Order: sequence, then structure tokens, then C-alpha cells
Amino acid sequence: MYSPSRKDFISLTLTDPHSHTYNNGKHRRQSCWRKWKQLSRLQRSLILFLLALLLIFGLLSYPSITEQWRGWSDRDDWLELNDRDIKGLPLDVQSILDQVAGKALPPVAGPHVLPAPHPDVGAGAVVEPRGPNVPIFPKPPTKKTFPNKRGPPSLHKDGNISNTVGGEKQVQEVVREEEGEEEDKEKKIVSWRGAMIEADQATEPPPSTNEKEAAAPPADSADTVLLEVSIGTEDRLEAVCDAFRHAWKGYKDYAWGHDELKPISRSFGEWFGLGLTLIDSLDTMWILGLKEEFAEAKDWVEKELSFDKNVDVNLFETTIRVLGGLLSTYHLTGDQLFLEKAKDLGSRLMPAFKTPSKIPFSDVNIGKGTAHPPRWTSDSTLAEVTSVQLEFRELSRLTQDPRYQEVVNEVMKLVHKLPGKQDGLVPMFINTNSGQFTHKGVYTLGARADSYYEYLLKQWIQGGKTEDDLLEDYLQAVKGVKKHLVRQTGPSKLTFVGELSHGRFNPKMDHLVCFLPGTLALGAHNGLPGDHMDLAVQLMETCHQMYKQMETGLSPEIVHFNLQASDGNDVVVKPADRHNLLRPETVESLFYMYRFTKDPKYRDWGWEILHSFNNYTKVAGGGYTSINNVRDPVNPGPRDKMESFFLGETLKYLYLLFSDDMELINLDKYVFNTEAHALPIWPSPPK
Ligand code: DMJ
Repeated sequence: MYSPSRKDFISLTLTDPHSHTYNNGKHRRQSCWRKWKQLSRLQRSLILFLLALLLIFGLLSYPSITEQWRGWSDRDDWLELNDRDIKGLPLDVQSILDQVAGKALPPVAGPHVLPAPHPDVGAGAVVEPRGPNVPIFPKPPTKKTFPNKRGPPSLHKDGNISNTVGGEKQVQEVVREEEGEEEDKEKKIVSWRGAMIEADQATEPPPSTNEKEAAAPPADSADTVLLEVSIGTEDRLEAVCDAFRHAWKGYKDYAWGHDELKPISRSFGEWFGLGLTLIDSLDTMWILGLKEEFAEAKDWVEKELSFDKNVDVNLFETTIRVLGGLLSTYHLTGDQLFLEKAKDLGSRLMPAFKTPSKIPFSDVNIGKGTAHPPRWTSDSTLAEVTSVQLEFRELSRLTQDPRYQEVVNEVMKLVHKLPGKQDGLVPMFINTNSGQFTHKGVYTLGARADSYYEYLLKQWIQGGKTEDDLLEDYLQAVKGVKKHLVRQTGPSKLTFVGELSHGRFNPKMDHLVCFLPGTLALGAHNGLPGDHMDLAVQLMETCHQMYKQMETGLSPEIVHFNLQASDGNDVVVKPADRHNLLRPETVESLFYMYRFTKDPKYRDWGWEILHSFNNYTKVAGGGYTSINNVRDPVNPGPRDKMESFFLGETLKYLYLLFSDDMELINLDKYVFNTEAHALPIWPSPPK
């Protein structure tokens, strides 16, 4: 009966026979042990039971205790900021507002631009020669499990998980960052905006010969063409159309009517079951002049698309991709079908706004008309609740039903008045019960906050530049960005936008932040200060370098910048951040920069990016795939997923970048939503 315990006891005495302190400890442990053995079995069980209870209680209450601690420290910020808020607008913001007020369409800000600083980042630093054209080698499809998946299991076969899933991990992640932990994210899974950000998969077994053959790029693919920067406009436009056709072929053959193509396994992934890629692509096909493809997609919308299904969808993702896509296609084509579908969807999304605070829930069941926050929190993501406005406002204008506009304007009004901002910068979460910011003290222009800033400006433009609160918030935010987040690297003086975490600067920038040069340029084009354009030019250079300095010519998801004055690299990429999801933000900004400056270098940069996509993400048989490692041209590690925004945004912006037709989505007549769907700028009300 005693032998197992005796064994334990003996093993304790073996560890360090020379240490005096240790021996004292040993005697103490021995006598404790004897006392323990003297207890009856019942007494011992009781003590063990109590200890277990204590442990469980401790574990359960840990998060709320830490949250409370954080809350206390936030409250200090809050009071301080409250004070600051009531002091009114900074003088220069007020004077810009005055200047802008009452102006007709101001002159194009255009090349009122300082020359770009052209940092010599290449020389002797990180630029390494591009790898050869390497075919995509597929790996066997791996089954991943996402413990927090939402939505009906039948619809969640795999793949794209928005911030509605995997969310506990996301929140933990944010909390960890807030606590200032070093973010070495090897093996973690975070998701954002429908794009799963996964740990490195490069350690998985190499593909079989069959799989290699199956995925070898087609012989006539653009990746076999040398990169010629001097190639003509028509050829570049044709190259974008080729890329689109290739992506569409994969979608049509293996994922038709489903949300996303999995090009390596030649299958599909389902997220909401709404044909996301198809709808996201409609206006791109129209713009690219792909009539046949458009006609077959329209046919599907007419005959197959139904929103009458019992499915939880993410309000933000469905609004920007599906509602935005339908509204934009309606405007481009004038076809009522798309408006009717948009109306149906819009009315089904409305229950999301029925919350105590009027800040919408993240998820809504479009069949049942019920809405709820994610399982793990009653918070919503700030960018999500403030980036559905363009679409809902337009729906009200088209239907003459004011309710859509009312619910989204209410959100903007609440956020406008809310204390807890830092010089116009907003926290990443807002509570649907209290309507207050949560997880305060962390400020970023990247994930979870990005399109808040974008939509401030774009709503102001959409509404004919009459809504001063929006402009005021935007101008303050740009000032806040400059004051707290903009820095330059040590080696080559690259300008970048970092993050602020409880007063500490983190030189980390998501690729998502590369929307900012385009947005700043759009603001300058609409009469906002020239220094916004100057910053746009500098940030555009940095986003370009995020591609150029990688061995594949593709940007990683996240970079860290080097602040040390040294000869080292400007850009550092952590192992867990090396993936590329075919994101659009840099080519989006290149498009705006070219439209407003006509500087051909922006087109050349876009052309290089298209080549890199063709070289490292194109999959034989159809489709493009996200990859794991932009630093490894030999094995970029295909992920087997083509995000819908590659067709909806990336290829559309590339086409518009190369097109000489400035009337093709004239930026004085249309404003793009955050998924590149064009919505009209409203005519000014009669004076
Ligand atoms: C898109 O869904 C939108 O552009 C969104 O604003 C950000 N994330 C993706 C693209 O990266």
C-alpha cells in the first residue's frame, strides 16, 4: 500500500545531497510527509478535494480579476482623456474644418507632393535575389480543427473563419499583447476578417510526385514570362484578365456557388454558404469586361442565391462583401435583380442592431432573424461596427426606407461622442451592452480598427462632404496617427505606422495598414491638407518595400520595423508572420496614388506584384492560393485557399491601376467600400 509513496519520497532525496539549504528543505518535507501519512484516508481526501476546489476557482476567476485590474488602469486613461476631450478640437483641425466647409469640389490635391524619399533599402541590406519561377507544390490537404467554429456545422466544412470563430484565441491574443508580452506567434491561430492566419505549415511532409504534377503551373502561364516593366498598358490589362480567368476557372470547376475555392485540393470551403467569391467577383467581371463569366454568375444569382437560410453570418463580412457587391453591381449594370437581392439581405441583417446600446452584434442569423455576439464576449470589433455604414446608407437612399441609415448613423454618433479615444485614435473593441470601449489603451491602424478610419473619410465623401462630425473625427485621427504611430526606420528612414500599447510604441505594422496611403491620398484629393498626401507618398514607398524586400516579391502579413540607427535591415519578419493571403491593400493604394499623381512608378510596382502572385501563388488547373512563407521562393508553402477578396479587390484594383480610362470608376463620382465595391457619391442637396 505504501510503496508508491515511498518511491516518491526516495526520489526527492536524490536530487542534491550537497546542498545544506536543500537538506533543510528535505527535512521539512519529510516531516510534512509524515504528518500527511498520519492523517486518515478521509481527512486526506477532504484536503485534496478542497485543494482541487481552490484550484478550479482560481483558474475560473483569473480572467475576470485581470480584466478588473486592466479596467482600473484604463479608467485612469479614461478620466484623463475625458478631460482632454472636453477641451474641444485642436485649432488646426478646426481651421481645416472651416476651410473645407462650404467648398465646392476642391481642386485635385495631386502632385502637391514632396518627392518620395527613395530610401536605399536594397544596398547591402536585406534585398536578396528573387528566386526562380517555382511551381506551386501542393501538400496533401490537412484537416485542421477550429474549436470555436460557429454556424451550422453543415455549412462550416472548412476554411475561412472570420473573427466570429476562433475568437477566444483572438481575444486572448489581444489581451496578451496588451499585457506587453512578446508576440512570438509560432503555432498560434488568429483570424481576422475571414482570413485565417495560421501557424507555419512548412514542416508538413513534402508532396508526392503525383501532387506535384497536378499542381505544376500551366506552360503558358504568365509566370513563364519575364518581368518587363516597360510592357504596354494593353498587355498589363490583359495579364490581369488572364489572372482573373485563371482564378475563375478554378472557382467554376471546383467550388461553383460555394464561398471559397481550395485550389490545391480542388474543392471548396464554406463560411456562410452564400457564394461569397461569386458575389464578390460580380463587379470585377463587369469592370474587366468579362461578359461571359458575368452572365453565368448572374444566372446563379438569379436562380440559386437565397438568403432564406438558417445560418449565422458575420454582419460586417456579409455587408462589405455581399451587400456591397450586390449594390455595386446594381449601380454598374442597372439590373434590378441585384437591388432586389440587396434589399432582401439588408432587411435580414437588421436584427444585429437590436442591442441595449445600439452597437450591433457581430453575428446575425439571416433565416431566423436573431442576432448575438460571439460566444466568448459581448464585445464587438470596432472596425466592424463602423464599417457597414456606406452600404446601409446607400440602401436607404435606394429604397427610400430610412431605417438602414438610421441604425448605422446611430453607431457613428455614439462612437463620435465616446470618451476613451487618444487624439482621435480608437480602441479595438466596443461593448454591445454598455456601448463603451473595452480593452482600452491599444491603438492600431491594422486589424480591428483599420476601416473605422477609412469609413470616416468615405462616408463624408459619400454624403457630399456635408457631415462635419465625420470629417472632424477623420482629421483628428490623422493627427493622432502622426503624433503617436508614425515613425521612421533607423537604417533607411522608411516611414511606417506602428502600434501603441499602454503608452509603449511597438514598431509592428500589419499589411492591412497599407490601405492608409490610398485613403490619405483620397482625402487630399478631396481638399484635405497637403501633408496627408506627403504622408501617403512615404507610406506607399514603405508598403512597396514590404513586397520588394521579400524573396518572393510578396509582402508578409505583418512586419516589424527596425528603429535602430544601424546598417541592418529595415524590415524584420517573424516566423509566424511570413504568410501572404493574396490581400489587396497595397495594390489598392497604388491605384489611388496613380490616379492622383500619374507617377508611372506606381504602375510598375503593381506590375511586379502581379508577377509575384503569378510566380508563387498560381495553381495549375485553376485558382490562386494563399502561401505560408514569402521568404522561401523554393517552398512558399501553399495553403490551399483562395480568399474571395483576391477576385473582389486585388485583381480589380490592379486592373484599374493599369487602365488609362479615368472614367472607369471615376473617383469624383464613386467611393469604394472596404471590399472594393463602388458606390455612388450622392448628389449635393440643392442649396
Ligand atoms: C477585406 O475583406 C477588406 O478589405 C477588409 O477591409 C480588410 N480585409 C480584407 C482584405 O484584406
